[in-house]
Amino acid sequence: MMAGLLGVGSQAGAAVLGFSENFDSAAQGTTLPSPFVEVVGAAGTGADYSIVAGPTSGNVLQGLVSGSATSTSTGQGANISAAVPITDAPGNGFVVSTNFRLDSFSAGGSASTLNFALAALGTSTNFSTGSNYRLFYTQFGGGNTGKLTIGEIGATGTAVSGASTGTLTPVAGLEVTLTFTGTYSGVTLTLSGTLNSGATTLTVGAVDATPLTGTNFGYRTALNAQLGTAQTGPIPSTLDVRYDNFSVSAVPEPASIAGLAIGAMAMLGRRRRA
Ligand SMILES: [Ca+2]
Repeated sequence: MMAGLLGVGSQAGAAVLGFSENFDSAAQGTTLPSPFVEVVGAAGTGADYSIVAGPTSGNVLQGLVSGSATSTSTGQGANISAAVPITDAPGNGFVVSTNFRLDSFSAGGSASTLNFALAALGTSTNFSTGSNYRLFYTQFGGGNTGKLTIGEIGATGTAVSGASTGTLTPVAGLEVTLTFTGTYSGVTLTLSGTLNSGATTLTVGAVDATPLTGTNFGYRTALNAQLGTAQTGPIPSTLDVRYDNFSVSAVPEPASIAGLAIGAMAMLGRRRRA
């Protein structure tokens, strides 16, 4: 709630580094709390973000997409974006993170892909247009199933990463924390993505010497036809995911990072001894 208030600072409908939203104060229903903007990026029989009760306590953001992907030329299917402009992130770095639960999914055969992503530095609140970076997990039916990747969308593509070396097989009920970090060295932006399920950690990184400068951060949830895969007809698919505890914060100072590392090592030590 405090972060929501901070978001109504100097620019209406925008926020600054230090923004967070746990959706607990938002009314349940299809309206997202300001300054989130929801955009349905392509047609689907159901493509919507809404506030629903969480499995334990508090509210969460439900991303629901269902439809039939048909195109092999563009891969375009049903998708939705939920974005918040963070006006001071470009050039300063960021850490965007969220809790994520894969509630249920149904991929319509090997030619469809389902994915969700944390988006950063987007030029539009619709992450299907303009340019943005996306931290993807996962693409059902594709070669990157269960992997983490970074993409630069709608631009030069110089920051597209390889896939994480590890794999975490998507199953209904999977709960993870996703973290997408951008740090600058001069003008060069280094991106790193982490997925942590508690038992498994996936990491991936990319570097861009000509970084994007958009201000939009948020979620994108999509189903697509898999590029280059022959299809005989529409492919029905559904994806139901729950997000919580979205935050976009400043990159910690080196002293703080050292403190975090010491804390993490202490935690590991405790786990090892347990
Ligand atoms: Ca919540």
